[in-house]
Amino acid sequence: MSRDDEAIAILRENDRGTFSVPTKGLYPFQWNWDSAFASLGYAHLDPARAVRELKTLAAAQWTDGMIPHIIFHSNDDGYFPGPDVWGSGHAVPTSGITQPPVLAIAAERLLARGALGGADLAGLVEAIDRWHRWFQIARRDPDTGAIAVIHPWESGRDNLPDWDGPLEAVDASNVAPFQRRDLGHVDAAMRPTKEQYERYIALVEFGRSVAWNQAAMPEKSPFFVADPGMTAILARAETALATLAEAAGRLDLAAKANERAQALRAGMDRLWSDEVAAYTTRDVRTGKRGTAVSAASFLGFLAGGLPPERAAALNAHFDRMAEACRYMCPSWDPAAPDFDEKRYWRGPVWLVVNWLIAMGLAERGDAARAERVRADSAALVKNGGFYEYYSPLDGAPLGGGSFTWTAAAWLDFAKGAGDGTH
Ligand code: 9WN
Repeated sequence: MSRDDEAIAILRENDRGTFSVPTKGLYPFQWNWDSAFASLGYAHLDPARAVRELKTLAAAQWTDGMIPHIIFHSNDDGYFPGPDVWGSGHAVPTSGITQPPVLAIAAERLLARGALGGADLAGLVEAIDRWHRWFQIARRDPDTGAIAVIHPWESGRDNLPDWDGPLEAVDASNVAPFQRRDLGHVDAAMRPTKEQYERYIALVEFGRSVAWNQAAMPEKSPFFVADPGMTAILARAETALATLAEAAGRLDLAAKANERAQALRAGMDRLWSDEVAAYTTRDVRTGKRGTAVSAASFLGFLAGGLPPERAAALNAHFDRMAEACRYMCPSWDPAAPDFDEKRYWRGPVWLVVNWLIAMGLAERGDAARAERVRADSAALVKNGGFYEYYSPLDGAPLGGGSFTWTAAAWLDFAKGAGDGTH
């Protein structure tokens, strides 16, 4: 079977009719940014199905504007924490946090392909506009204007070393006993540790204790960390929203989205660390900065409007890592002491992050580095199949298999002009 055929088979296997699951077994529900990427895979099979994916995601929006990170359309005890632990109190149960806002970026691509219009476009514009405004109320770092996360899961890059310091302030001593389910699907050496998990659950318990009052969280959450990944993605998503709103005749919303994009780029600039010479996280509570370059540093290209000296510094890091790693882009600097080639977001390569980085590089006019990221992504899939993530050193496939967003990334980005055979 060609890689194209395999990718299509995976998208079909993980299709639940109106939404997709990231992979059966390990992640049996709808995840927010997975769905946005998935829709771009479905666009190659069935454009109407691609739009349906985004509409189902938008339909889970809370009345406050948040679009949650997991939507529990059905029961499945193969995943922890499930709907009871989150206790969000919604008719279709959801988690109580959000995830990177890739929705508008995906919708913009569907619009460009001629797959989106009319009432579907108008409905998505309304939902995306409300969600993007919610970020400014519930997730804005007041000191920098960047976007902060109240849970590592919100960033989508769960156990990044940047979260270790801020997580130490989270008291997990009263967390009710629980049983992890992920280790029944994947080798423990590739997943977050027990200590990290206890703190993840302590943060869920905190959210429940304030009845998921999102607007109160910037003040009250024991964890609130400004994230260059979230900020850059939202900045680019705002320009995507502007394009969508213009196409829908909502010039009022387009102007506001462009204004917010500009403010987010200014916030991003304040996440520049002179010490690391890159964009890094910033603990809102303590002001402490992230200690090394992460894949999110390179998402600075996606935010746009980079001053030339910032771009030059990022390019230097990119070229240094491209020497050290056979496969770009590692999630954490291979020169950092806590780099771990196999453990989740502490080293491995994720195709969807590469997709966004390559998009930013291409939009900046850096065709050579964009092509390096694309070609490495293609090689990972050609050699290793459709896994959740891969070693940046030898390309070993890691985590869950038959992964929806990796299949989508292959079809819409990585395979390029290739014929898809291996
Ligand atoms: C928690 C589904 C999700 C991705 C995240 C990835 C992982 C979940 C987990 O899987 O997170 O949300 O249980 O590990 O880190 O980016 O959306 O693929």
